[in-house]
Amino acid sequence: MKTVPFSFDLRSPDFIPSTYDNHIKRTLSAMKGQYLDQQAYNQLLARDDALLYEVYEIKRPKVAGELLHGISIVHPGKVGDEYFMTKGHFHTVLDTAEIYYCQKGQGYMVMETPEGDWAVEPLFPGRVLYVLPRWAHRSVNTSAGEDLVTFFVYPGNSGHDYGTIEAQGFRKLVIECDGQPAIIDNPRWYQPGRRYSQERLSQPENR
Ligand code: PAN
Ligand code: ZN
Repeated sequence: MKTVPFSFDLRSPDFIPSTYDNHIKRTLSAMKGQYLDQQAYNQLLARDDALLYEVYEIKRPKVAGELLHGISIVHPGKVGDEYFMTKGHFHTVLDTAEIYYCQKGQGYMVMETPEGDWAVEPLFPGRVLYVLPRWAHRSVNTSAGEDLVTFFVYPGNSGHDYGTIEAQGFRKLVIECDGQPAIIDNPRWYQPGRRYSQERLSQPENR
């Protein structure tokens, strides 16, 4: 790990950092249960475990005071009508924030709190997004045929809680509807203590 101030370049080639310590690749099989159209998911997976997104990380100690940062690249594509997206997570230390800076592509950051508040903010080149402490976040690439590239930075002690989202999903989904991105309720979103009707479990809303 570096012990003197360091810098790196982001813009070339293909927005891959000129130096990085870790390259994470997430494929379709890592997203089991996350896409609304399970049949489309299974059909796609049977053909190819496609690469959905990649993360290039600069390694720093995972302690308060350090800043973890790198590049996230979500490739273009859809599972059924739902765009390629990241798994999404809460930070384990819930009171830690994150900054995203969009470098390329078009998309959305889907966010929500443990209490069920939600927000869906557009991402486009030049846009800085501040993800507040306590808000889970997932990036979605709605570009036609283009990567969604974001630079991210968050506190070293944040940690990642993937389990909560894996279990209950996000409250909102971004799908293509009549050729345009649309935000819909996730019919499978689960919140403890909420009342569910059978209709809600089987019918996507607003479609
Ligand atoms: C980002 C994300 C990155 C990949 O670095 O980790 O975009 O998304 P998932 O972690 O949800 O797979 C971040 O938000 N870190 O905290
Ligand atoms: Zn995060």
